[in-house]
Amino acid sequence: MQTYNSILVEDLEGLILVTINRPKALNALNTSVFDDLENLMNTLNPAQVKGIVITGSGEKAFAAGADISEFSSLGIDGAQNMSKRGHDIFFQIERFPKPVIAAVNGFALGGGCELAMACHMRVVGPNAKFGQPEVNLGIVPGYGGSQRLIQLIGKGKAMELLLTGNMVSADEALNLGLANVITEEGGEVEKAKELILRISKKAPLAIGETIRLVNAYFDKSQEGFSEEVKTFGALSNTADFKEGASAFLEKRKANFTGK
Ligand code: CO8
Repeated sequence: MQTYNSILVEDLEGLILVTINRPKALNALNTSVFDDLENLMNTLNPAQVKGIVITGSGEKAFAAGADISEFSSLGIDGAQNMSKRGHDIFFQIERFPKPVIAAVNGFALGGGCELAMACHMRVVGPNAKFGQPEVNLGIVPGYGGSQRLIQLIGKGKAMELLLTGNMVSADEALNLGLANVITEEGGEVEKAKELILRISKKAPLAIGETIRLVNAYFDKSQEGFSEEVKTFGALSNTADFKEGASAFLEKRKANFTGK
Protein backbone atom coordinates (compact mmCIF):
# COMPACT_ATOMS: atom_id res chain seq x y z
CA MET A 1 0.00 0.00 0.00
CA GLN A 2 1.15 3.53 -0.66
CA THR A 3 1.73 6.29 1.85
CA TYR A 4 -0.66 9.11 2.54
CA ASN A 5 -0.16 12.48 4.21
CA SER A 6 -3.54 13.35 5.67
CA ILE A 7 -5.41 10.10 5.91
CA LEU A 8 -4.56 6.80 7.58
CA VAL A 9 -5.38 3.68 5.61
CA GLU A 10 -5.52 0.20 7.09
CA ASP A 11 -6.25 -2.91 5.07
CA LEU A 12 -7.95 -5.29 7.49
CA GLU A 13 -8.17 -8.40 5.34
CA GLY A 14 -9.89 -6.50 2.58
CA LEU A 15 -11.87 -4.16 4.80
CA ILE A 16 -10.33 -0.74 4.20
CA LEU A 17 -10.44 1.58 7.20
CA VAL A 18 -9.80 5.20 6.24
CA THR A 19 -9.25 7.78 8.97
CA ILE A 20 -9.09 11.45 8.05
CA ASN A 21 -6.15 12.49 10.14
CA ARG A 22 -6.15 16.22 10.86
CA PRO A 23 -7.61 16.20 14.38
CA LYS A 24 -6.24 19.66 15.30
CA ALA A 25 -8.27 21.17 12.44
CA LEU A 26 -11.25 18.92 13.25
CA ASN A 27 -10.34 16.87 10.16
CA ALA A 28 -11.18 19.74 7.81
CA LEU A 29 -10.90 18.56 4.23
CA ASN A 30 -7.95 20.31 2.64
CA THR A 31 -6.26 19.63 -0.73
CA SER A 32 -4.00 17.05 0.86
CA VAL A 33 -7.00 15.04 2.11
CA PHE A 34 -8.53 15.18 -1.37
CA ASP A 35 -5.20 14.13 -2.96
CA ASP A 36 -5.08 11.17 -0.60
CA LEU A 37 -8.71 10.17 -1.11
CA GLU A 38 -8.33 10.38 -4.88
CA ASN A 39 -5.15 8.29 -4.73
CA LEU A 40 -6.83 5.71 -2.58
CA MET A 41 -9.92 5.40 -4.77
CA ASN A 42 -7.74 5.10 -7.88
CA THR A 43 -5.60 2.43 -6.25
CA LEU A 44 -8.22 0.13 -4.73
CA ASN A 45 -9.16 -2.97 -6.65
CA PRO A 46 -12.85 -3.53 -5.80
CA ALA A 47 -12.50 -7.28 -6.37
CA GLN A 48 -10.07 -7.43 -3.45
CA VAL A 49 -12.04 -5.13 -1.18
CA LYS A 50 -14.91 -6.08 1.12
CA GLY A 51 -15.85 -2.47 1.73
CA ILE A 52 -14.59 0.85 3.04
CA VAL A 53 -15.20 2.56 6.36
CA ILE A 54 -14.41 6.27 6.51
CA THR A 55 -14.05 7.98 9.87
CA GLY A 56 -12.33 10.94 11.49
CA SER A 57 -9.37 11.02 13.85
CA GLY A 58 -10.05 11.95 17.47
CA GLU A 59 -13.32 12.09 19.33
CA LYS A 60 -14.59 15.45 18.22
CA ALA A 61 -15.10 15.35 14.48
CA PHE A 62 -15.70 13.22 11.43
CA ALA A 63 -14.84 16.32 9.38
CA ALA A 64 -15.85 19.90 10.22
CA GLY A 65 -16.04 20.93 6.57
CA ALA A 66 -13.82 21.96 3.75
CA ASP A 67 -10.71 23.69 5.06
CA ILE A 68 -11.93 27.28 5.17
CA SER A 69 -8.39 28.67 5.22
CA GLU A 70 -7.74 27.15 1.78
CA PHE A 71 -10.75 28.18 -0.21
CA SER A 72 -11.47 31.67 1.06
CA SER A 73 -9.25 33.34 -1.56
CA LEU A 74 -9.58 31.06 -4.58
CA GLY A 75 -11.34 33.28 -7.11
CA ILE A 76 -14.17 32.06 -9.33
CA ASP A 77 -12.18 29.62 -11.47
CA GLY A 78 -10.22 28.21 -8.55
CA ALA A 79 -13.37 27.71 -6.50
CA GLN A 80 -15.18 26.02 -9.39
CA ASN A 81 -12.23 23.71 -10.01
CA MET A 82 -12.07 22.79 -6.35
CA SER A 83 -15.79 22.12 -6.22
CA LYS A 84 -15.68 20.03 -9.42
CA ARG A 85 -12.73 18.02 -8.13
CA GLY A 86 -14.59 17.31 -4.90
CA HIS A 87 -17.61 16.19 -6.92
CA ASP A 88 -15.47 13.80 -8.98
CA ILE A 89 -13.86 12.21 -5.92
CA PHE A 90 -17.16 11.91 -4.06
CA PHE A 91 -18.73 10.30 -7.17
CA GLN A 92 -15.90 7.74 -7.09
CA ILE A 93 -16.88 6.95 -3.51
CA GLU A 94 -20.61 6.86 -4.28
CA ARG A 95 -20.08 4.60 -7.30
CA PHE A 96 -17.62 2.21 -5.65
CA PRO A 97 -19.09 -1.27 -6.17
CA LYS A 98 -18.53 -2.37 -2.57
CA PRO A 99 -20.19 -0.73 0.44
CA VAL A 100 -18.67 2.50 1.70
CA ILE A 101 -19.83 3.46 5.19
CA ALA A 102 -19.18 6.72 7.03
CA ALA A 103 -18.55 6.11 10.74
CA VAL A 104 -19.48 9.55 12.02
CA ASN A 105 -17.84 10.53 15.29
CA GLY A 106 -18.77 14.12 16.11
CA PHE A 107 -19.06 17.01 13.66
CA ALA A 108 -19.93 16.25 10.04
CA LEU A 109 -20.36 19.78 8.73
CA GLY A 110 -20.27 21.30 5.26
CA GLY A 111 -17.86 19.20 3.20
CA GLY A 112 -17.76 16.67 6.05
CA CYS A 113 -21.52 16.18 5.85
CA GLU A 114 -21.17 15.99 2.06
CA LEU A 115 -18.50 13.28 2.34
CA ALA A 116 -20.69 11.31 4.75
CA MET A 117 -23.62 11.65 2.33
CA ALA A 118 -21.54 10.41 -0.60
CA CYS A 119 -20.98 7.20 1.36
CA HIS A 120 -23.61 4.48 0.98
CA MET A 121 -24.58 4.52 4.67
CA ARG A 122 -23.89 6.48 7.82
CA VAL A 123 -23.30 4.79 11.18
CA VAL A 124 -23.13 7.47 13.83
CA GLY A 125 -22.09 7.89 17.42
CA PRO A 126 -24.34 9.67 19.94
CA ASN A 127 -22.23 12.84 19.67
CA ALA A 128 -22.63 13.12 15.87
CA LYS A 129 -23.71 16.51 14.55
CA PHE A 130 -24.63 17.04 10.93
CA GLY A 131 -25.09 20.35 9.17
CA GLN A 132 -24.55 22.41 6.05
CA PRO A 133 -23.50 25.78 7.53
CA GLU A 134 -22.34 27.32 4.23
CA VAL A 135 -24.89 30.15 4.40
CA ASN A 136 -23.03 31.40 7.48
CA LEU A 137 -19.99 31.89 5.24
CA GLY A 138 -21.81 33.38 2.26
CA ILE A 139 -21.51 30.32 0.02
CA VAL A 140 -23.52 27.26 -0.92
CA PRO A 141 -22.45 23.64 -0.50
CA GLY A 142 -19.74 22.84 -3.04
CA TYR A 143 -19.31 19.08 -2.71
CA GLY A 144 -22.79 17.87 -3.66
CA GLY A 145 -24.65 18.78 -0.48
CA SER A 146 -27.43 20.74 -2.17
CA GLN A 147 -28.31 17.59 -4.14
CA ARG A 148 -27.55 14.64 -1.86
CA LEU A 149 -29.27 16.15 1.18
CA ILE A 150 -32.53 16.26 -0.81
CA GLN A 151 -31.98 12.67 -1.94
CA LEU A 152 -31.60 11.52 1.65
CA ILE A 153 -34.11 13.59 3.61
CA GLY A 154 -36.48 15.19 1.07
CA LYS A 155 -36.86 18.74 -0.19
CA GLY A 156 -38.59 20.42 2.75
CA LYS A 157 -36.19 19.29 5.46
CA ALA A 158 -33.18 19.74 3.18
CA MET A 159 -34.31 23.29 2.45
CA GLU A 160 -34.64 23.93 6.20
CA LEU A 161 -31.15 22.65 7.03
CA LEU A 162 -29.54 24.39 4.07
CA LEU A 163 -31.24 27.75 4.67
CA THR A 164 -30.80 27.87 8.45
CA GLY A 165 -27.37 26.22 8.61
CA ASN A 166 -28.64 24.48 11.76
CA MET A 167 -26.90 21.37 13.03
CA VAL A 168 -28.89 18.23 13.78
CA SER A 169 -28.08 15.70 16.49
CA ALA A 170 -27.57 11.97 16.00
CA ASP A 171 -31.20 11.30 17.06
CA GLU A 172 -32.56 13.89 14.64
CA ALA A 173 -30.31 12.54 11.87
CA LEU A 174 -31.70 9.06 12.47
CA ASN A 175 -35.29 10.36 12.35
CA LEU A 176 -34.56 12.24 9.14
CA GLY A 177 -32.97 9.22 7.45
CA LEU A 178 -29.58 10.89 7.33
CA ALA A 179 -28.16 8.35 9.78
CA ASN A 180 -28.76 4.62 9.34
CA VAL A 181 -28.00 3.63 12.90
CA ILE A 182 -26.77 5.17 16.18
CA THR A 183 -24.23 3.24 18.23
CA GLU A 184 -22.97 3.65 21.76
CA GLU A 185 -20.18 6.21 22.22
CA GLY A 186 -17.07 5.14 20.30
CA GLY A 187 -18.85 2.18 18.71
CA GLU A 188 -19.40 3.58 15.23
CA VAL A 189 -16.33 2.12 13.51
CA GLU A 190 -16.92 -1.37 14.90
CA LYS A 191 -20.58 -1.26 13.87
CA ALA A 192 -19.66 -0.07 10.37
CA LYS A 193 -17.08 -2.86 10.08
CA GLU A 194 -19.67 -5.40 11.22
CA LEU A 195 -22.09 -4.21 8.53
CA ILE A 196 -19.43 -4.50 5.85
CA LEU A 197 -18.45 -7.99 6.93
CA ARG A 198 -22.11 -9.03 6.83
CA ILE A 199 -22.52 -7.59 3.32
CA SER A 200 -19.26 -9.23 2.19
CA LYS A 201 -20.93 -12.64 2.62
CA LYS A 202 -23.48 -11.78 -0.11
CA ALA A 203 -22.97 -12.25 -3.83
CA PRO A 204 -20.39 -9.62 -4.89
CA LEU A 205 -21.82 -8.94 -8.36
CA ALA A 206 -25.28 -8.45 -6.88
CA ILE A 207 -23.86 -6.01 -4.32
CA GLY A 208 -22.07 -3.94 -6.98
CA GLU A 209 -25.10 -3.90 -9.26
CA THR A 210 -27.42 -2.94 -6.42
CA ILE A 211 -25.24 0.07 -5.65
CA ARG A 212 -25.22 0.98 -9.35
CA LEU A 213 -29.01 0.67 -9.66
CA VAL A 214 -29.73 2.75 -6.56
CA ASN A 215 -27.42 5.46 -7.90
CA ALA A 216 -29.12 5.21 -11.33
CA TYR A 217 -32.36 6.51 -9.79
CA PHE A 218 -30.67 9.86 -9.24
CA ASP A 219 -28.87 9.97 -12.58
CA LYS A 220 -30.95 11.88 -15.12
CA SER A 221 -29.12 10.22 -18.01
CA GLN A 222 -30.32 6.77 -16.98
CA GLU A 223 -33.69 5.04 -16.80
CA GLY A 224 -33.49 3.05 -13.58
CA PHE A 225 -36.36 0.65 -14.25
CA SER A 226 -35.00 -0.53 -17.60
CA GLU A 227 -31.50 -0.73 -16.06
CA GLU A 228 -33.00 -3.01 -13.42
CA VAL A 229 -34.58 -5.30 -16.05
CA LYS A 230 -31.28 -5.57 -17.95
CA THR A 231 -29.27 -6.18 -14.79
CA PHE A 232 -31.75 -8.74 -13.48
CA GLY A 233 -31.40 -10.62 -16.75
CA ALA A 234 -27.62 -10.48 -16.71
CA LEU A 235 -27.30 -11.64 -13.09
CA SER A 236 -29.72 -14.52 -13.61
CA ASN A 237 -27.06 -16.03 -15.87
CA THR A 238 -24.22 -15.96 -13.31
CA ALA A 239 -22.61 -18.78 -11.39
CA ASP A 240 -23.44 -16.91 -8.20
CA PHE A 241 -27.17 -16.97 -8.94
CA LYS A 242 -27.01 -20.71 -9.58
CA GLU A 243 -25.04 -21.16 -6.35
CA GLY A 244 -27.40 -18.90 -4.35
CA ALA A 245 -30.51 -20.70 -5.59
CA SER A 246 -28.97 -24.18 -5.10
CA ALA A 247 -27.76 -23.29 -1.60
CA PHE A 248 -31.25 -22.13 -0.67
CA LEU A 249 -32.88 -25.32 -1.96
CA GLU A 250 -30.21 -27.50 -0.34
CA LYS A 251 -30.56 -25.59 2.95
CA ARG A 252 -26.87 -24.65 3.15
CA LYS A 253 -24.81 -21.45 3.10
CA ALA A 254 -23.98 -20.14 -0.36
CA ASN A 255 -20.36 -20.01 -1.40
CA PHE A 256 -20.21 -17.06 -3.81
CA THR A 257 -17.29 -16.57 -6.17
CA GLY A 258 -18.21 -13.26 -7.80
CA LYS A 259 -18.75 -14.89 -11.18
N1 CO8 B 1 -11.70 24.66 8.19
C1 CO8 B 1 -10.51 24.97 8.75
N2 CO8 B 1 -10.27 24.86 10.07
C2 CO8 B 1 -11.27 24.43 10.87
C3 CO8 B 1 -12.53 24.09 10.34
C4 CO8 B 1 -12.73 24.21 8.94
N3 CO8 B 1 -13.88 23.88 8.34
N4 CO8 B 1 -13.33 23.72 11.37
C5 CO8 B 1 -12.58 23.81 12.48
N5 CO8 B 1 -11.35 24.24 12.19
C6 CO8 B 1 -10.23 24.48 13.10
C7 CO8 B 1 -10.43 25.76 13.88
O1 CO8 B 1 -9.99 26.87 13.13
C8 CO8 B 1 -9.57 25.50 15.09
O2 CO8 B 1 -8.23 25.72 14.74
P1 CO8 B 1 -7.22 26.52 15.77
O3 CO8 B 1 -7.19 25.64 17.00
O4 CO8 B 1 -5.93 26.56 15.03
O5 CO8 B 1 -7.86 27.83 16.03
C9 CO8 B 1 -9.74 24.01 15.34
O6 CO8 B 1 -10.22 23.48 14.11
C10 CO8 B 1 -10.74 23.69 16.42
O7 CO8 B 1 -11.96 24.36 16.09
P2 CO8 B 1 -12.76 25.29 17.14
O8 CO8 B 1 -11.82 25.89 18.11
O9 CO8 B 1 -13.62 26.20 16.34
O10 CO8 B 1 -13.62 24.17 17.89
P3 CO8 B 1 -15.03 24.40 18.60
O11 CO8 B 1 -15.29 23.15 19.36
O12 CO8 B 1 -15.08 25.67 19.33
O13 CO8 B 1 -16.09 24.51 17.40
C11 CO8 B 1 -17.08 23.89 15.29
C12 CO8 B 1 -16.33 23.41 16.57
C13 CO8 B 1 -18.49 24.34 15.67
C14 CO8 B 1 -17.15 22.68 14.37
C15 CO8 B 1 -16.31 25.05 14.66
O14 CO8 B 1 -14.94 24.67 14.51
C16 CO8 B 1 -16.83 25.44 13.30
O15 CO8 B 1 -17.84 26.09 13.22
N6 CO8 B 1 -16.09 25.07 12.23
C17 CO8 B 1 -16.43 25.43 10.86
C18 CO8 B 1 -17.60 24.64 10.38
C19 CO8 B 1 -17.98 25.07 8.99
O16 CO8 B 1 -18.38 26.17 8.74
N7 CO8 B 1 -17.87 24.11 8.08
C20 CO8 B 1 -18.25 24.32 6.69
C21 CO8 B 1 -17.09 24.82 5.91
S1 CO8 B 1 -17.62 25.29 4.29
C22 CO8 B 1 -17.64 23.85 3.42
O17 CO8 B 1 -17.40 22.78 3.92
C23 CO8 B 1 -18.01 23.98 1.99
C24 CO8 B 1 -17.66 22.70 1.20
C25 CO8 B 1 -17.56 23.00 -0.25
C26 CO8 B 1 -16.27 23.68 -0.63
C27 CO8 B 1 -16.12 23.81 -2.12
C28 CO8 B 1 -14.70 24.29 -2.50
C29 CO8 B 1 -14.64 25.61 -3.20
